[in-house]
Amino acid sequence: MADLKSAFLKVYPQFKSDLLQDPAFEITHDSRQWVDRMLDYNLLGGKLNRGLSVIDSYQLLDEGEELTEDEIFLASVLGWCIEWLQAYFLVLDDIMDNSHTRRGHPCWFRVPKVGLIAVNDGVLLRNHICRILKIHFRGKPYYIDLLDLFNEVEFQTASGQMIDLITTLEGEKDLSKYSLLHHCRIVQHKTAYYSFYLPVACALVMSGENLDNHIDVKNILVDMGIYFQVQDDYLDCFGNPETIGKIGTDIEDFKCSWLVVKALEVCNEEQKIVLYEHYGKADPVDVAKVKALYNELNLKVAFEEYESKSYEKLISSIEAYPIQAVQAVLKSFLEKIYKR
Ligand code: DMA
Ligand code: MG
Ligand code: MG
Ligand code: MG
Repeated sequence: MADLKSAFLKVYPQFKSDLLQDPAFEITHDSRQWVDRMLDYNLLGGKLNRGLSVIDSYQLLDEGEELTEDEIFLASVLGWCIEWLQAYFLVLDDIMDNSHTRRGHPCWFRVPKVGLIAVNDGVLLRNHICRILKIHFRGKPYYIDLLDLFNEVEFQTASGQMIDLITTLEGEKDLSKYSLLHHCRIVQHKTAYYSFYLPVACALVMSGENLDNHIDVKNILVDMGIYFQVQDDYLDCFGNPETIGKIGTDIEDFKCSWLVVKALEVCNEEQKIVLYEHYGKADPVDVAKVKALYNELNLKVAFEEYESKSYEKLISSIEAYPIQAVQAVLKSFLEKIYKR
């Protein structure tokens, strides 16, 4: 695993240099420096789980056969494309969520002299994906399937982000719209497809599989992604910013977080009034009131229950899956995120 990670990291400078030498336009020294710094700032410093998962999955699908150097390289290209996709979404997400830190540093748009140039950097990151894919996969019979996959997943994610955002607008804020079903629709789209389905789908496409024959795998991965985003919602309020590298903003932002949905489900009328009055306000006094209510409602315990129930459900759907190699891929994913 440490070997795979170092093999994965080793190829990053090559992609960066391909993009920095891009013959499509004449790059000046200043612009090259900008892109260089922007890439390092937004692509490095994370856990690289999504990217590494492509190599992991490809290896497991190959029934543990030793991968050739060429196979490791191609799986790494796809892994980095997912990291690029993630960087693109995070740069824009942090602006829209008015976040402060990411991976322990100020969000990119908060870096002096970056500001809203970060929007265009997001667009550039998105375009880099197509350019990387073109360099390394144009000659492959499955090139078009890869492009289609990245396009579909990007569409799902952007749609999820849109549903996540439109209920938080001033004048639209209405807690009665928030339910487990609404939450599920948001997180399935904004997180599950790109974080869980995409890495395995990339490995399947590289193995010559037709994705239409793997709908059950997709469903299990989407369920896993939903569980992962519930963890993210929980950690936004209860996680240690030093560990998760970011400061939560869900309460201030009036997000349809799992925590507020759960709170609405278990609170009494009096507590509901507190929630309606203080949720979605930037003042730390309001935020503290909401957090105190979450504690009063024992949401930590509710989350732990949700966590073990989801784990059991996921394990049983994985074990019902007929192909051993696929089971191994799914289990290794689940073990990586359980109680993270
Ligand atoms: C993020 O959801 C989803 C995408 C597509 C980036 P989020 O805003 O809860 O993520 P984070 O907590 O990392 O800002
Ligand atoms: Mg966010
Ligand atoms: Mg967000
Ligand atoms: Mg979050």
